[in-house]
Amino acid sequence: MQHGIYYAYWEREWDGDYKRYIRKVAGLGFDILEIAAGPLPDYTDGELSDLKKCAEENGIRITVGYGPAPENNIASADPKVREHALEFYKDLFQRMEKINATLLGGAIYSCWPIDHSKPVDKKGDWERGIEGIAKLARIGLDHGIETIGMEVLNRFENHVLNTAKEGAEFVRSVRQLEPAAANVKVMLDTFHMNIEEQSIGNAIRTAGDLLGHFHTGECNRMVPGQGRTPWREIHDALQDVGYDGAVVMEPFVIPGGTVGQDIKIWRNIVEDTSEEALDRDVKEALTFQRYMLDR
Ligand SMILES: [Mn+2]
Repeated sequence: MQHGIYYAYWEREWDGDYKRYIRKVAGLGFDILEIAAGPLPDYTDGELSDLKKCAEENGIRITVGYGPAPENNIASADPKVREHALEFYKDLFQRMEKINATLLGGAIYSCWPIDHSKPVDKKGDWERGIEGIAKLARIGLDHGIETIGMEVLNRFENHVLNTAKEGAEFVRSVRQLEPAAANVKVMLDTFHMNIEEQSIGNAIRTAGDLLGHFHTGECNRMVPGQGRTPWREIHDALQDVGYDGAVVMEPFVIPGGTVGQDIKIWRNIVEDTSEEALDRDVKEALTFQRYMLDR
């Protein structure tokens, strides 16, 4: 298992100095830094090459997360938006290849956060999502993308995939349409599972060998170990399905900015929000996560 963290733990905007975070998480003992896809289209080739070099020098693997903007919704009812989304991902995959990143995860089948003040067309979004992801799988193969993780999200953030059962069904449908789409996988997150699943262990077993990426965090998005998530149950289920991939913690504890708004953080979740305290908390969480999930 490789253990990682999403950079946005320390940020109030969906952007950051990724080289600084590579050095930081390497110092804290992580194997992976997960970055946001959003800023990558603005990177020059020189900047991408610097980022790749920095990751190599620090022994850090980069994975990429994305909450797709509405204009990059691969399942949009508007064919022009669907086309635009495919172009966006094609460019993104080229950029990921340049930084040796082979994993993209998130609501790639849709957009995030969804505007739920408008009526939802789950069936249409589901069907168009399958078609779009089948196309995306092929484009990914051209750029060495080994995992496109379909992140199963809670009902308040998206409506397409809310349970591991739906995630597995969606991925099987994509692979039926595009047999080469072995890179399309289920992605689970303990925060979302806590809201939607009857049993977190059974949810992981339902994803089974389709599981390709895993996010961790407590019920209120604190770092692993500071809440009441059933880590032993998660360990046993990950063992049962033979999962040996990336486990990326995704804590959010500070309010403010677009991150605080999108994640709905309205208070200091931890008492001490200084960078020093945030670093200390994740360092402990990493020790905890390795202890609970490795083996
Ligand atoms: Mn997540």
